[in-house]
Amino acid sequence: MLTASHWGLFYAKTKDGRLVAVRPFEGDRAPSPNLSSLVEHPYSSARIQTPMVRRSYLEKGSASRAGRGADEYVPVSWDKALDLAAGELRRIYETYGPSAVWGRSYGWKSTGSVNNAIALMQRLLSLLGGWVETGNSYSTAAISTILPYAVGGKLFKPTVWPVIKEKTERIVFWGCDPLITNDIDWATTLHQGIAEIRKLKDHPRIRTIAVNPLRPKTADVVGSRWMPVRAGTDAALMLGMMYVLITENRLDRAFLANCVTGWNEMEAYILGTEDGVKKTPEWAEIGCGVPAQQIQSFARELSEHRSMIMFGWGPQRARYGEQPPWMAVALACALGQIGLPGGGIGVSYHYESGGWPVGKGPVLGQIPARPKAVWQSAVPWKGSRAVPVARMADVLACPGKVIDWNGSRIEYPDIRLVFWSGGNPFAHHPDTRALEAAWRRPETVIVTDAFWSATARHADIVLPAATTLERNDISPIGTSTNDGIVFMRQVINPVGEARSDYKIYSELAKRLGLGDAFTEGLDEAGWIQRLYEEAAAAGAAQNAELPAFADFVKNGVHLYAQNPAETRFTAFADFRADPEAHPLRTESGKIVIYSKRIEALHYADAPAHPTWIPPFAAD
Ligand SMILES: Nc1nc2c(c(=O)[nH]1)N[C@H]1C(S)=C(S)[C@@H](COP(=O)(O)OP(=O)(O)OC[C@H]3O[C@@H](n4cnc5c(=O)[nH]c(N)nc54)[C@H](O)[C@@H]3O)O[C@H]1N2
Ligand SMILES: Nc1nc2c(c(=O)[nH]1)N[C@H]1C(S)=C(S)[C@@H](COP(=O)(O)OP(=O)(O)OC[C@H]3O[C@@H](n4cnc5c(=O)[nH]c(N)nc54)[C@H](O)[C@@H]3O)O[C@H]1N2
Ligand SMILES: [Mo]
Repeated sequence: MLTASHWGLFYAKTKDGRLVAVRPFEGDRAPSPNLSSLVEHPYSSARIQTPMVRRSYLEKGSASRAGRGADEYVPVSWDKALDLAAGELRRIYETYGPSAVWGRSYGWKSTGSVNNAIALMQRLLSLLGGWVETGNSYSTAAISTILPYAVGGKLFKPTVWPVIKEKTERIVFWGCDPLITNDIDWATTLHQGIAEIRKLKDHPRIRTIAVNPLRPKTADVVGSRWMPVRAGTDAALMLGMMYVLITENRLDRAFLANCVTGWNEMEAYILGTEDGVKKTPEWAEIGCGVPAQQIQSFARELSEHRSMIMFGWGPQRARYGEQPPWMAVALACALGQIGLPGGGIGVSYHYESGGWPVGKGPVLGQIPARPKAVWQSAVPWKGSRAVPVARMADVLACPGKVIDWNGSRIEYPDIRLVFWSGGNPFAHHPDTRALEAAWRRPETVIVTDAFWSATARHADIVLPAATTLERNDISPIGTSTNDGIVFMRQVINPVGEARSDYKIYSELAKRLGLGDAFTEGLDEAGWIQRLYEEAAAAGAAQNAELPAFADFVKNGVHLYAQNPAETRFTAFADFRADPEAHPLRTESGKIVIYSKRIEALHYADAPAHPTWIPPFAAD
């Protein structure tokens, strides 16, 4: 039976109703070593077998919240657990309104567009009137905030691998380890990115360099030169490189004049006329630990060859995380190859096979998470509508607090109910102790998960979810690459009393009088077919016919053809050729290295041009 996971498509073999073996899909270009673990996954001793309620919550309700994380759990029937959860949802929405509900439910859930645990939970909360929305992510908070100022978009589409293979001479794996991180996809994957990167090992022309405090696996496999840099100091290294490019007259002045605004201010900063400090390679060495001579020869090497900086997200997941990616854009401007085939910078080669040409076909949708509200709250909204996601613990702890957020001032709402499905904040949120303290403030915490995650162990009501192997579903293949659609066939019966998220949320909706609004009269099979038919209609309109639904289900998978135009894509090529005709969506229409918009914010920790700020300078 063919199905799919974050680690790729695979065939599952069962014996006497038990999963006994998995085999990767033949179209997978670099099957994941992690696939084989899926045989043990559903039978883990950490499975939640039945609905559970924290003992003192059962006795004293929210007055017992100090016991979260310490109390034992009592098994209860599904009816009892769902009645409790529905009752709390009703009470919180009626007493405090939707601004008291934390419904972001950040997390990677499992593959599947109907049983998307987060979408289903939010679908129910939307019908109840909404919840506090969030901005940013744990993945790319700093880079996705700064790039719109710098290049007018977030994680812009990179130059494709066929162009790289033809033109590029140097690839820098800067703060990334793509052979590791391309292993998974938000939906599922054919692993083209890993296959392309592995092939670099034997490429006759392309040499690779890894800039990383740790020696990445990619460097070992591909044979990259490793340039260790102190963590958090990439900006200093890049400044030293730009000093070399400027003083050795290696800049493409015409490109800088046509395509960049703010370069003069940047150059003044690098040469020391702004702050009296020349950002020489010797100066950079003190900050970043790379010997000055290496900084010099690295800058020369990149400028003398067609060079692509493949920038990862490790360097930006830190304090002052805006600076390394913005500095990398500045460095790419100084190298002058942005918009040339195989040159410049890309920020998603390490993720979801970024750089693989996008397939020709419709994008399969998911069950809608934001239907129109049915309940209208009489309680006025308190605080801001949205907050930065990584402030979650702070929001729980400090209702009413006012903070600055990328040009706006926001006020934290007063959260009374936390509902989480398909995520594990006790693993993913920074400063777990602060989270644990804040987590005791809301009146009720409900979690659905298949496993006793750390978060499930800090919940009041725990609802056991089925894994992907225990229900039918459908999924797009390749979130960034749009390679096709796969039918995810149920392989085994749910373990214990687990139920699919779709069943869990349909039942909760029914108890709140929202059953029909939630299901729209469809069961899981009905939604799978609806999503497919919607994609088929979109496909017909763009000259990419899908097979009939019955044929698709029988076959299990439908892969899209390549789109020839996509195989020649070079990022920023149009812009470089004619910046007036193809302006970027930035304040100047060009690449912004000195931002008047950022200057106008007057943030002490966000200067108007990329700047070296030593780690923990503020402490
Ligand atoms: N220290 C540190 N922290 C980090 C990061 C880091 O690099 N270092 N990285 C950050 C990043 S980029 C991210 S994206 C986050 C990731 O953080 P998360 O996405 O929260 O991490 P996961 O472990 O994938 O959590 C998914 C949860 O969903 C559950 N689940 C799976 N399938 C289903 C299902 O069908 N139904 C239900 N109800 N539950 C299901 C799983 O059992 C698991 O508990 O972590 C962030 N935090
Ligand atoms: N196998 C696997 N793949 C994944 C995930 C997973 O959990 N497992 N998670 C997925 C998700 S949700 C995301 S957001 C992406 C994350 O993708 P990334 O953020 O790119 O991955 P990380 O491993 O956090 O960091 C990449 C590299 O940055 C390096 N690094 C850290 N600090 C610095 C620094 O200051 N300077 C430099 N130069 N390098 C530094 C690290 O050593 C690491 O090798 O990965 C995705 N892919
Ligand atoms: Mo992430």
